[in-house]
Amino acid sequence: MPAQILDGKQIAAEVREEVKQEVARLKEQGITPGLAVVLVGDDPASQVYVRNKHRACEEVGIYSVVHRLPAETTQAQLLDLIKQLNNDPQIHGILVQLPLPGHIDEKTVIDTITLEKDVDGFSPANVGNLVIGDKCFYPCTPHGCMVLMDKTGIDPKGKKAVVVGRSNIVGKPMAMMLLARHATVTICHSRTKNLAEECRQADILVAAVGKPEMITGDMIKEGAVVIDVGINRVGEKKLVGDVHFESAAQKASWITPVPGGVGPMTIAMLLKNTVEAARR
Ligand code: NAP
Ligand code: LUD
Repeated sequence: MPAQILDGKQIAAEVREEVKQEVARLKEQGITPGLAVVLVGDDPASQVYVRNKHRACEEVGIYSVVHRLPAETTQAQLLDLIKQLNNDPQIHGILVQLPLPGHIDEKTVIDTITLEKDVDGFSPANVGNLVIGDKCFYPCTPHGCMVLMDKTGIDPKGKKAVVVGRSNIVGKPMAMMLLARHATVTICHSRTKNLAEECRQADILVAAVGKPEMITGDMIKEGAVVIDVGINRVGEKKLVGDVHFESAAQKASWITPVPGGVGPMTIAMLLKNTVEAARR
């Protein structure tokens, strides 16, 4: 039987509606949540994502400022801006869109964002808190994947979860969040031997690789939940995930589409984190 769709577009809209109500409550207490997004350079995909983030903020009543800096911006200039935002009482969340131009060190930039405003959840202290199960900001993309499952009634407890990809922004935090929810977790990467065999063990398969349609139906267990984080541009306009949708949907019980799956959830979770930062 073909899979049911994990509808990120629809569920993200529900989350944004919840956030809108939380923002209204905070405003009654005299607090307007504020987010600053910093975009350096003119990467076309980043421009789309940043525009969507700004629009989503406005829609729910979050005060949003986008700082668009030229690609030649020096690291020192960028760090100065972040320090200024760290001290700005109207700003509760700071996000520096990645990737940054090659002459800027991402780690130094992330380390400069104050922990209280790190709504991306990328800073070492935040990641540490995530790993030990302390209060933290959940990184938006894996958090979005978890909420997609929660709102659909999929409980990771006791299930075998396989995460393909071990990046700091998706794969690793995804694995930690599944572990916290009592899944048995395997993390695969470019040196994994027999990836197909690992994937076929998964009750929950999360693909965060960045390789168009690499995960095919023959790598999926009958009835598995398939979450496709990948966003790959092929040809002029077409967007595909890391999963070959048609073949995978023949095996899976649930599957996320691309677009309209994890992407909109990432933005919805950013709004949630910004409100949480303002509340704290
Ligand atoms: P990344 O930093 O490039 O990491 C890719 C990971 O995949 C690495 O761990 C790499 O292994 C692994 N990998 C590469 N080739 C592989 C192979 N042939 N077999 C097994 N593993 C392989 O990417 P990322 O930032 O995590 O992003 C992954 C994808 O998700 C991209 O398409 C990106 O655009 C998308 N994305 C989407 C959202 C969203 O909101 N929907 C958010 C973030 C990212 P090694 O560690 O061994 O190199
Ligand atoms: N950097 C992110 N870089 C890239 N897709 C996103 C993303 C929305 N600091 C920092 O926002 O969380 C981040 N924090 N990221 N990403 C990727 C990653 C970052 C990716 C896709 C979308 C955010 C999104 O809305 C739409 C969809 O999948 O339906 C499609 C939009 C399109 O490209 O047409």
